[in-house]
Amino acid sequence: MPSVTAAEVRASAPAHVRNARLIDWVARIAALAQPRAIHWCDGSQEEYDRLCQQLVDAGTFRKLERRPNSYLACSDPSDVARVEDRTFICSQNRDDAGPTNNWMDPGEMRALLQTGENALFRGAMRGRTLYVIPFSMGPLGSPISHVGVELSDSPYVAVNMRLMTRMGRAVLDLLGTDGDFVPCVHSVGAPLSDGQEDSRWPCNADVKYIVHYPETQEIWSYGSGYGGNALLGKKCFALRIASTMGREQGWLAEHMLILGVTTPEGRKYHVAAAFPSACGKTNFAMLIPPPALSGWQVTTIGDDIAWIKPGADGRLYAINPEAGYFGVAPGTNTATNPNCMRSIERDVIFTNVALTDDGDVWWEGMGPAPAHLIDWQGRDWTPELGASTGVKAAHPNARFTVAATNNPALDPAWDDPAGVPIDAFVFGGRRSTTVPLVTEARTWMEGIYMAATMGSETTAAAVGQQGVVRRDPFAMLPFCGYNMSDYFRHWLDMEHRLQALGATLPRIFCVNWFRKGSDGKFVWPGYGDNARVLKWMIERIEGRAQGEGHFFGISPRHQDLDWRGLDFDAARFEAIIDADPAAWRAELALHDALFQTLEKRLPPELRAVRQSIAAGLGH
Ligand code: SAT
Ligand code: MN
Repeated sequence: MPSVTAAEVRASAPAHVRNARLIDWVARIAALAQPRAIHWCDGSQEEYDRLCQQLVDAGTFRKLERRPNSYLACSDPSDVARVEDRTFICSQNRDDAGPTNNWMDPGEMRALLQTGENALFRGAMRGRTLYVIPFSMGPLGSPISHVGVELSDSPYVAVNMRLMTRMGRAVLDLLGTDGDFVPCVHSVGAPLSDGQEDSRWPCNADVKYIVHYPETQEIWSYGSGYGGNALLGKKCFALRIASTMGREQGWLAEHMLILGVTTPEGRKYHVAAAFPSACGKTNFAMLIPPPALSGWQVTTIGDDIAWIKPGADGRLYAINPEAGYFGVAPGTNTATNPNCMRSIERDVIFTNVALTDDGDVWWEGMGPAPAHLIDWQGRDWTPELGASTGVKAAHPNARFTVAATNNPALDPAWDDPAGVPIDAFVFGGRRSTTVPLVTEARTWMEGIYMAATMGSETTAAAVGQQGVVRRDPFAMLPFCGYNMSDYFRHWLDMEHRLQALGATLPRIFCVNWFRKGSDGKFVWPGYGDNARVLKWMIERIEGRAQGEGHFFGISPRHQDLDWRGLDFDAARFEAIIDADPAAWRAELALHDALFQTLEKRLPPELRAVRQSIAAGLGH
């Protein structure tokens, strides 16, 4: 099958593409990957509709009769989540990637992917169209934003990128003749020979590489078409590469939602909260307080990633670099997250949920199951079958992609180039034991310690064993693009930097919504009732709420929370707020194990905090 020539690539560029480096790079990648055609995305609705129709014709998408302008894609069963063991940080020096990242020498990796005789990208796009996808992470032209360009042979990626980022012509205009961009190359790794029929979800079941070169700020992804493996603006750029930029330039790229909270008196605060994947960030960001607390209002700025820069006043200003949500579907319903259910009534791409007989979608935890479904793998499914075999109709990591503008709780400042000032950081893991519902750090350093040593039970968002506790510092374990100890240092240094500007630092809280009772059930109702915890935090900031100091911070007593409209007695509260000394001795041993791993560059301050916690424990 003939592939495009360099001259054809140049000729294919529309007149408004004026960036010579961009055109040269596209020509170089096309020469390597040998696509059949080039498509320069303009980001228009017309283009989106056309590509979606093309995906319908190819059998990748099914148009949903019951949801306007919405589609269902079901992936290959080998391609359902992020692949952390195939994700690499290729810095020159191994220690700069650190012990928590997979590392390969950049020269060796380039040989494997680009330059070697059997380089994976050589001819990888044969028979496919290469989509040139220009995107801005953050409001167009904001001083906090950065531009990327993804070259992908997946039209699924192109349409998802239009929902997830500011994508298209306006970004090319912004790039002008010499604007800078982060180059992102993506192939599903499934070249087509002449006459070969395509599969509905092309990918490479055996070989996957998600590769970052932090020094040259490049991303190369091979073999997967799914989520964070393929939508390269998200985890690859906005977290792994951006975290290295932030370290160099004095800002933070974090795995955090950003929400606005307005008190009944109309005072507005902003909270940035880090949780690992599939631990309820989208739900927290769209929270609706229970009726008894209805004077409190929560609005969404972002649901997954925050870019945070110090302002001249020493406050930290955050933007959401994304423009859409790639959220977990299972468990989402009108009781747990009504704003989310309203967001996904139309204009959605669903991936790996089940299909109803009348052309709608369904997933576990959405509501009563219909009598018959087609499951995410295209097989017949009934509630009886599900009950007797445990087979899920929707994959546990099934997702929806939708533009932020569909969210009824969207904060008016969500697109403000200046960002919003952060008043509190929240760090939370999924822990069925040990960690209290909420604890306030007494100092910045104590907060950094809590965040650095955070543990969480693993979820379906990444391939691998689920439900095992692992240390997930700052919820950044899979996303920090450099040495985790250097990352701790960067956060610790922020205190002095901001204080020098005369600022009061944001408060730091650590939360756990996920404690279980002896019956194995969650004790805390969570979701909307998390507003009770949020209210306590804001009242702590305002100096109005009480708490009780203990060996690693300050937690509320039963009487310190607002219980209106919820019957939750002191005994049940005790079961989720207590910090059991024996459990904490074991927990400290796990902190020690983490510190051992990170020993080489670990800031000594963290060990000092550990010693004072141990002393408080009488240990
Ligand atoms: O697949 S993604 O990385 O986008 C989702 C997640 O793990 O948070
Ligand atoms: Mn995430």
